[in-house]
This record gives sequence, structure tokens and C-alpha cells, in this order.
Amino acid sequence: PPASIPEPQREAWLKHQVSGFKDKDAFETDVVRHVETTLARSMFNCDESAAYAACSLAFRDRLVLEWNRTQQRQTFSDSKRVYYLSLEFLMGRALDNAMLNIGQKDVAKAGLADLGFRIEDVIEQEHDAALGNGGLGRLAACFLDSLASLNYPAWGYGLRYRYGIFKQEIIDGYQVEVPDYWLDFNPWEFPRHDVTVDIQFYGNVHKSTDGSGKTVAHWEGGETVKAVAYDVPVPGYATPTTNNLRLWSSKAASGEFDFQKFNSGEYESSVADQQRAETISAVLYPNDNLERGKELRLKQQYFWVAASLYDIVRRFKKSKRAWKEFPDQVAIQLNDTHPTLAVVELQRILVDLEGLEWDEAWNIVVNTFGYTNHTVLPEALEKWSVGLFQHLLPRHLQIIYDINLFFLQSVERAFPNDRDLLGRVSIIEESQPKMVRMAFLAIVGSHKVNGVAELHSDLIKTTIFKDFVNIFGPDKFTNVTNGITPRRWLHQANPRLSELIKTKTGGEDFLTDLTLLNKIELSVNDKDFRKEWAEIKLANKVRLAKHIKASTGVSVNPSALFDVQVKRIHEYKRQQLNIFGVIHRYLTLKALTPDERKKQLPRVSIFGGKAAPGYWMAKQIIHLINSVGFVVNNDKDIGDLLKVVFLEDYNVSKAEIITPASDISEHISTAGTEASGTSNMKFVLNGGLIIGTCDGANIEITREVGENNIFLFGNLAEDVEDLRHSHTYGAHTVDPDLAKVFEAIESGTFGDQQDFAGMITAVRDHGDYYLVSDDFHSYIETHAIIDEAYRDQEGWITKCITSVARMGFFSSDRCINEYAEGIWNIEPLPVDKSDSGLGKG
Ligand code: Z15
Repeated sequence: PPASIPEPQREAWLKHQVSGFKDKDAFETDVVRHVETTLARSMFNCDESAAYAACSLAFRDRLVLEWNRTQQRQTFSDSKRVYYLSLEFLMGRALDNAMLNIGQKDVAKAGLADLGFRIEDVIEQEHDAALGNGGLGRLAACFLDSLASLNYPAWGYGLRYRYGIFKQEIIDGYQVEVPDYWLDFNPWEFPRHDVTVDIQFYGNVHKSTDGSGKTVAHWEGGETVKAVAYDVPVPGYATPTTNNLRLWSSKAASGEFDFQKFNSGEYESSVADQQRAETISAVLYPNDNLERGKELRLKQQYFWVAASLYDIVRRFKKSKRAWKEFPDQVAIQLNDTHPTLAVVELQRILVDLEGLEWDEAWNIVVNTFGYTNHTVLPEALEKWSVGLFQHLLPRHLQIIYDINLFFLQSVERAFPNDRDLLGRVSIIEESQPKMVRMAFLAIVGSHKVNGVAELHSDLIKTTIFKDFVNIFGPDKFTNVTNGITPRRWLHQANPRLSELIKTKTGGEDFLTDLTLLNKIELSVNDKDFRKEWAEIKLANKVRLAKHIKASTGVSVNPSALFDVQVKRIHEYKRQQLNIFGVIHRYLTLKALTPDERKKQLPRVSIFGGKAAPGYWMAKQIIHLINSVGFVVNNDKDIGDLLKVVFLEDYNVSKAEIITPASDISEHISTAGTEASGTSNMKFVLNGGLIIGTCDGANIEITREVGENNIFLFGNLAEDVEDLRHSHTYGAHTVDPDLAKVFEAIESGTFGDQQDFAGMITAVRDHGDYYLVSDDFHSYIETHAIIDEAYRDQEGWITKCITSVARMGFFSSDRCINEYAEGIWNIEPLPVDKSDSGLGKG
């Protein structure tokens, strides 16, 4: 370590070194100190939010210590680091996670009780960090948790949006978007006003010849924006390793605002410049699986990528190594195509700024990057117009053209005279206007490309990236099936189940080696274990029922079968299939005699999820769900037999309440459309079963838990294309049961039929692209099978226990280890836990 403090004075530092809370007294001392000094309050005005603030600051003090030590350790060991570039990190709340990972939640609970607070209420005060849309952003958050827990030297790089994903309100059955201003009080971020990077946009390129006759490009003029780093500590579970998530915030390059302009009377334009700069990191684009080609979005991408690469290169240069060793020190993972400009930016740094030869630079670039693809949906594949590039990033466009030229030349050499092939794989699409295909650029600029579940990885190899498999060979393409962190999604969300599992697996090791879950299968017939299992599920349902009552006013019976679909609203995820099925159930119940009805199994259909603000059909689906709920929930004939609720503002912290409370959850995307899905894993891990299509990770879940423990239905991916083809426009007949559902909607049962006409015509008249009608019968039948299975409560519990026991594969720890070995070539940096500044409580 650098000897900034001379030897004689170090004694004082060591004497006063911050350490873990010895006991709850020490914790209470810190909380009271923060209330009375940091917050300038007292016991006479300490409300729950002040208690949250003080408790967070007390834990933050401990985290910071390990965070600094981790950074020092990783720097001095000179080990290779991985940098995870993601436009989204859907972190959720940090306090509970910090307490559990440090292992001192018990201390905090007792300490807060002494001070007059319930820990649950204190935790509830925290605003979610919601810097993401859905699965892709949450995956990034799970990965950070695993990277730290497994002691990998790793940093996340993202954008510090002032507004995260909007808050959803449901007003009169419609979604209303409210801005999510979350930075009012955020104890988990550390502004680094000394860590800044100037980022250039627009301008022109001039070429000159240097002394040796080499052409050199100079990117000049344009405008400059400043990137300021904000760091967020990411604690690992039961390890001192605390990694860093660095988020960039934009501000005017001239500081607050341009004083020169201000002094010369141009007040308005000096403020406008400042606002324009701050706009770059102002708001997260709220689209999931959709790209809309807006200039500001491309600006966000370059701003974040350029700042991150500058930072990474700056760190590498300190090591004084040769450039060719860059890929031995640095692995960069591209989370989808959003950071693909990093490929171009690194090439620019190496060639234009560092003076490397093109080929040498390109070798370094390709060996540094890996690219993860998360979708095959055409509307989600990023393309940017050449014109926009030329305007915003003129030098980058030239480099892209050169990358493409050399790539196409190599293709031509390997496959002579195949002009079609060249057109198909060109990074530049020769359309009107010309477009840059970002996925192709990412493939060409990376040494590995992976999909996120087996079916998905096979599909990209045989469809959208088929030509690239021929060109680069199959080894460049690989699969890493997604996973989830068992710390948040089992231990934190479902503490009682975690406790119960602990009694059968011999301690907490299953939280770091999830395959140990298989030990609970030995207890599947243990009466006490089964009883406790059922009690926990019921308690979790009671908790959710309370939340439903408080947030929607609807009373639901906790002993009813809870049927849950929570995820972004999208036609391909088929919430419309679900609500049509619910309507079918309602019509069936209505047609029964009161005596027959008494024999039916009560159900609660629970929906949640946000629609992109511009996604008209998704909003119509939300409106129909709410309208059906309004009718069904107030129908005296139906009573408890069917309730339909839409939970407002689904987010990570709500998922932690909902996931442990489900009996059955719906993962019913049209086969071949959902790359993986990750909530499917969360639900099964929490002792719920799933109804699903043969899509994404459902297939691997089935392989693990066994076909008897999952309810699969619907057409297969391999048949989708033919089915679509057979839906000759306007001529295809709708499933008869579904036709009755449409009749009910069109006769006004759920309000003005015009409000839902789009959903019906999509199926009936516009080719039913998502195969709702094709899968309807099989869907309804499978729900009937589920009812029967649930009546046999003993059989049901056996299925649940068996499934949980077999879920070990889906830990994000397994997933991260696969990336580390197969793509990043990095090793964990082992830590001596006793060498940590924290006492484990
Ligand atoms: C997103 O959330 C996903 C893919 C995307 O291309 C975009 Cl832009 C957003 C999701 C997939 O839809 C989901 O199947 C997958 O589990 C998740 O990424 C994580 O890989």
C-alpha cells in the first residue's frame, strides 16, 4: 500500500479503524449518532424514514470499508478484471441486501427494536433503484451479486438516470405514468466529482499525414459534455468482497453553466447548454424488447460507453503494460447491443490516439469483448441510420465502414463469388436510409457470442446469425443459460423457507452452492417438514392478500389457488391469452348451477407489469384485465370462486412479496419468442409450480424438475412459422371457446367493446401473429388439469418440494462461473474472511 501516512502516525489510524458491529449496542450507538449528527434530528422527531436513513448510513459505513479494501486488493494483485457494460441495472432495494450479505440483519433487528422500530417497516422506507425495464436489467443486478459473492474482480458500468422506470398508477383501469424521481436521498451512491471524462459529440474529421507518411484521423469541433462518476458498492454474500458499480451522470463541460456566456448577458443560452448536457442521463428509455432509434438514446449509449472505456483504459495504462496484454487484464461484456459502440471506441482509442496499427488494435478489441444476445424479436434488434451516425459520431462511422470493409473482404476470400452472402452479413444494411446493424457489429467485434437459454442459443445460430456461424465457425457461438441470485430471491424474499431449507441441508451453504438444495428431496415424505412447508406458503399468501387488499381494495381468500403473471406487458408474453382464459373461466362458472359452482376450486388471477408508454396494444391489455376484474370481483354469483386483480407498479420490491406467494405462475410466451425468462426460475425456487410453453428456460426447468412437476402446453417453436403461414389473412377460424370469449367482450360484458377491439382483431383478422387462438384450447385444458392437481394438496406439495430440490442449476453463481471460464478467462481473487474488517454477526 502507498505510505501516505508515515509509520509513527499509523498507530492512531489502526487504533481508530472502523470495524463490524460487535453487538447490537454498537449498532445502536451508530444509528443514534447518525440520527443526531448526520441527520440533525433527535428522538423527538425520528420517524421511520429517519430510522431508515440512519440505519442505512450505519451499514454503509461498514460496506465502505470492505469496498475500499476490495479495490486495493484487486489492484495490488494485478488480476484480470471483467467489466459488465449494461444500460440497465435493476437493483431494487439495497438495505436488506446489505444487512443479509454482511450477516448482521439479526443485530439490526434487535437494535432497531430497542430504539422503537420494526425492521420490516424501516426496510419498507427505501425507494427501489429502478434503473431498468425488466429481465435484462434484473439479470445485470443478479450478475453483480454473484460476481461479488464469488470474489471475482468485476465492475459494472451504467448510466445514472435521474429518472428510472416510471411509476405506474392505475386510474379508472388505465395505466398512467408518473416520473420516478429517486435521488432525493440515496445513501448508496458516492459522487466522485474528481472522476470525470469529457465526451465529444458531432464535429468533423480531418486527416493528416504524420512524419512517417501514415494517415492520422483527427476528430475536431462539435460539443463536449462532462461525465461524472457515481459509485455504488456491491457487497458479496458472506464474503468481504465488495465490488463497484460505476454510474455516469452528465453535466455541462463548462461546469454549472457557462459563466463567460452568463457574464456577457447570454443567460438563457448558458442555462440551455447546461440543461441539454444534463438531458443525456436524465431518463431511462421505458421500452423493453423494442428499439425506437431516437438520437438521444444513441447519445446516451456513446456517452456511457466512451466514459467507461476511458476509465478502463486509464486504469490499464497505470499498469505500464504493453498494449497487446490488454485482453489479459481486461474482459468487457456487452449486455445486448446497447454498448456495441465500445468496440468502435476502443479501436478509435488504439488507432487514432495511441497510434497502433489497425490489425494489432483490432486483435486486441476482438479478444477483449464478448457479446450477449437477449432476443430474436426483429423489433428489438438495434439499427441506427447512417445519417444519424454521420452527424453525431463522424469518426466512428468511418471506423465502422473500415471494420465492415475488412470483414467483408475476409468473407469474400473464404466464400468467393457469393454476393448474396456479402449483402446479408454486411454491417451496413443497404436500405433506404442505410442502417448500421448493431448486432452484426457486436458479433464481428467480439470473440464470443452467447444466447441466454439453450433453445434461444440454438435459434440464434439457425436463424438471425446463421451466416455468421458459417463464417466464424460454431465455436464462437455459445450458450449460457440465465440464472438468478438465491440470496435476494430466496433468502431475502422468503426468509422462512430459507430457514426451513437450512435445517435439511446442514447450514447456509446452499445459499452459495445452490445444488445442495437436492438434499431436501430426502425429506419429501417427512410429515413435519411438509406441514411447515405448507404453513410457510400459506403465510406468504396471507401477506400478499393483505397487500392486495391495501392496494386494490379487493379481498381474496388465501386458500384459493393463486395464479400469477407478473412481467412487462407485451403481446409476445401473451397476457391477452391469460385474460381470455380468465374470461372463459368466468363464463363457465356463470353457466353452472349454484350447486355445481360449490364444487369448483377458488382461484385468484393476479396480474402485474408495466406497458411501454407508447405501446397501444399493451395498454389495451391492461385495461381489459382491470375491466374484467371490475365485473368479476363484484359478481355475487361468483364470490370467492374467481377474483381478478391487477397489481399497480410491479417492481423488484413488489416481486419480493409476490414471488413467494404464488401457487402457479404463467410463462406462456409464443414458443421461440422469450429468450430465457428469469421470473420462471424465481417462482419455482419459491415453491410455486408453473404453467408454460416450450420456450426459453422453461425447457431446461422441465428437464431439471421433471415433466410431472410442470404444466406445459401449446405449439412448439419449430411449428410456429408454418402455423403463421397457414393463417391466411382474414381466413383463419378462431378456436370455438375463444370465439365465445370474444362474443362476451363484444356484447359489452366488460364495458365498451370498442375499448378492446384491437385485441380481438389482432387474433381474428390480422393473422394472429402470436398464435393465441392456436394455443387456446391446450391452455384451457391445462388449467383444468392444474385445478385437479391442486385439489390433491398432498400431491401438490410433493411436486413443489421436489421442484425446489432440483433448482440448483438456476443460480446466477453457476451462470457467472460459466462466463468466467468460457468467455472472460478470469479467476476469483480468494479472500481470507478473517482478514476482513467486518465481524460476522
Ligand atoms: C429484455 O428485458 C430482454 C431482452 C431484450 O432484448 C431486451 Cl431489449 C430487454 C430479456 C428477455 O426478453 C428475457 O427472455 C431474458 O430472460 C432477459 O432479457 C435476460 O436475458
